[in-house]
Amino acid sequence: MDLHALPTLTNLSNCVSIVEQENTKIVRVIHEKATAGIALYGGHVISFQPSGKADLIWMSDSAKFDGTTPLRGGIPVCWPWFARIGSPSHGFARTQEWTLVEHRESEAGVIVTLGLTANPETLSIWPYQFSLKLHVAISDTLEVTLEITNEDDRAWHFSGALHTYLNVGDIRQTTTTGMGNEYIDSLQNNQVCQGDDELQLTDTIDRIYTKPAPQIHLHDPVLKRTIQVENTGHNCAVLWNPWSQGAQSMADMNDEGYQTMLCIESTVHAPCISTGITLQPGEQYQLKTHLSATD
Ligand code: TA6
Repeated sequence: MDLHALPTLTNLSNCVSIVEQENTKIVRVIHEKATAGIALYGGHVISFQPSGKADLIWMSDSAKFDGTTPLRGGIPVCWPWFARIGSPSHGFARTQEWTLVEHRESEAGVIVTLGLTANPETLSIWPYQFSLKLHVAISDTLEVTLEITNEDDRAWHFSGALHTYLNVGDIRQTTTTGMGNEYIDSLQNNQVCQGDDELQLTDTIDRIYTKPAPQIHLHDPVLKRTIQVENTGHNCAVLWNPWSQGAQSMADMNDEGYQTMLCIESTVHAPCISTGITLQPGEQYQLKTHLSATD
């Protein structure tokens, strides 16, 4: 997506403005270190492009910016659960309108913070008070931190993910290292399997890796770079590519869209919500992902 081409609604500073794509307001950051976009709908990073480099983030050409459909691509915030252990799938945070809390800039980069708190719609799905902050630090690298606070007077449980879609030149030529050797295979009835740490994909994949290395690398000979993913606060890392059949079944992904994306997700995995992480009243938790690229 060409963030520069979107109509500006408000200029907030020299490098931060609010722009619009269809029904979606986007915080656009244009800094000498990088350009980035964060949609208020979903608190969703949709682009991070270090200056002079290709975007690290993949966004579907047919993503729906209608303000009601989860955005296909970017970094969906899956919370208060990951996957289908509750309804809606991947929780409600990705379909809520977040607010811009603050933006700070310096020569080093820009930090944008979005917020989301309980409202009648979230309470009808999940009856707890909470506060989420999404801190997006944009510089030569991108750091996204989901800060989760229990604002209720009783404990609650959660799982979740920063469901990052990475942009690759050609999935068939891309190699991943650091996912580890053990995974739960969502395509084989959640069977626990052992496999190679180094992966080059030739088909659909949907795996929850239970012992990922601190740094995961994505070697991309076509875009001539290696993306490094460093997650914190997670207990697993998910690897997903729907391949051609999956792409064809999705209205918001072009048939060939799978060829240029790979999801590597910073994930708090739990088989059901009650076995997720417990937060006592007033307690806070952080789930993070940090993305960087080297030539
Ligand atoms: O993280 C992998 C996954 O849970 C897959 O099973 C796949 O369905 C994907 O997320 C996308 O989910 P979505 O609800 O965005 O279509």
